Amino acid sequence: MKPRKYLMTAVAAFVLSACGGVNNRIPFVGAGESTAAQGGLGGGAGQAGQGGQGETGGEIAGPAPIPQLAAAQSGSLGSSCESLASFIFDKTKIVTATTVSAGTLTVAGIPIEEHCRVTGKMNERVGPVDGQPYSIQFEMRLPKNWNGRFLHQGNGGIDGSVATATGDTGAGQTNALKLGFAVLSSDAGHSAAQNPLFGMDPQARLDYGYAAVGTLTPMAKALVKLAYGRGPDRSYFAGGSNGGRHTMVAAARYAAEYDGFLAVSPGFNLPKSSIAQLWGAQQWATVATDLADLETAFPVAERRLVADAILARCDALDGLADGMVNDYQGCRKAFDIQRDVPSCRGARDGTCLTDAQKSAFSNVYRGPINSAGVALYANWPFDPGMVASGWAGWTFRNSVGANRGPVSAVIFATPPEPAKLADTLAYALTFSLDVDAPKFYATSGLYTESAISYMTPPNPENLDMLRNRGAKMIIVHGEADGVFSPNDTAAYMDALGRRYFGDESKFVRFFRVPGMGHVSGGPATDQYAGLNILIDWVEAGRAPSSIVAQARGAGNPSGVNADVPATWAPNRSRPLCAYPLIAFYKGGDPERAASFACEKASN
Ligand SMILES: [Ca+2]
Repeated sequence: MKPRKYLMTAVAAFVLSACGGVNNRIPFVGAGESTAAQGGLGGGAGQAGQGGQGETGGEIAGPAPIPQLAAAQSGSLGSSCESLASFIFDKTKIVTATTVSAGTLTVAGIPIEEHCRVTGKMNERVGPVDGQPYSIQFEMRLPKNWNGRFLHQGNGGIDGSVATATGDTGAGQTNALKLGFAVLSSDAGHSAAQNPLFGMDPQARLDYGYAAVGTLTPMAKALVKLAYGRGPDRSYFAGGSNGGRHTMVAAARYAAEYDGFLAVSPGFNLPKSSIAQLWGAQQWATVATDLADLETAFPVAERRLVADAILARCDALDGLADGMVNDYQGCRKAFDIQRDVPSCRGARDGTCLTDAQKSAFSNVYRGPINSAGVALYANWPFDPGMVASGWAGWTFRNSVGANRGPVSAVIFATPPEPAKLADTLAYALTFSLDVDAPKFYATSGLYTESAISYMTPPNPENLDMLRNRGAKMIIVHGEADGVFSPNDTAAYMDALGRRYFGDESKFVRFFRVPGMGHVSGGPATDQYAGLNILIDWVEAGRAPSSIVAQARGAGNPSGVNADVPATWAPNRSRPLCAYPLIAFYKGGDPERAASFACEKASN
């Protein structure tokens, strides 16, 4: 009987719409929800979450009630910064502990207050395969005036560098260090000089995938305790791209240690997306006029042609022709490249596409499918953000470049194939979905975990630990991401939905960003206070039904996004809606978020 009660309370809107209810545009806003505004804590509608009906309080017929976590309390650095050099922890060597005076460090032009920077390394060892010295290098930045919280910063790319521990989580946002978090950053267990050959070392693979996080976390919390006299009240994990992957892997593996997760444009299926990138390069290569520059397959003039055709079919589906396609589902049905883009009768001249170009485009947007008919990754939404240079960089250059897609030969394939790095373009163009892709799923006596195992969340649909302890996760993903498909993230959410019957909206919410490229950029509103909104959910029970995001047009104080069209208000705002809802225009100023409402898509 539990599921019935469950469905009739928490997810009535979904059930009604799925059953063809009387109104298929039911706002998914329940008691205890807030429309989170730029500026964060308490900046939303402000309804109290606790004790509301069916959102964060009230009777829940799930497997266990979801507890409400208490808010963190502030503190201050008790001991001198330099004394932290004597910190002792298992397999840990502190290298430096140095006071950083106020204003020495700035992020996006904003000065950071006085803090203590501690650097060190864990698990120093020599790799048994390659004889290389390995360790997990890290830095922690501990603000003098502490907000009681700890943030584990997940870094991007293939790691190998200790990025400055500012806790940046996206474009133009207030960073965690500025907010008073103690922030940890690491190289995930290998150095930049070891990229990408660290993939020869079995333990370095695991550290990059997940194990470094597990090793670092208790050390970081112990260092916080020594610095402030108590451990963190609340602990968070955040990052974009591969850092978003770290975040989602941590949500599955280490939810006992963290209260909040913010995953931006997450590569949580990174080996699978690499398959899509390598195979995609092959599709573009069939129509490139210069294999040394795959962008010749689909240069910006032709991408603009397609983007305009997408806009013609899809822009107004959300009620307003504003250069943004909010209704990504409707657009998959409404747009047909064969019908909607002129076919070239002669040579390509920027006003048409050849049949071969259209085929390449359709193949890429469908996603890779092997000879047995098995889809190896997700498909992609049609979004005009494909015009952006960032999209082109991921699609045409990183897919064949030495530091991105082809490094899969060493860090994902079992056994690793370092010889393939000699010609990364050749590797990409000869990569076989039938022969090479399975190597990412393979193990051996030496490499006992497959890339799929160490890189992706185990049992991804199982977030029981996160749920049951009151932790929350916010995921943000752009529609025009050139490397990780937001439809893959949507599939993850759908899998959660099948396990939790809608209850997942109480602990995980996903926000799609029309037009946004990878992590940021694109013709989009890509600036939002993600971390503040997450804190508000975790510690005050205010679940965000939408997030107000702003464009970073001309004059934006924390950096200008050159992809923002000149026809937009430079500070255009939009609600990012909790999946599966999308933003519909309801009337009023077309440049303002308040003119939109989050509703179920009509398709
Ligand atoms: Ca629109």
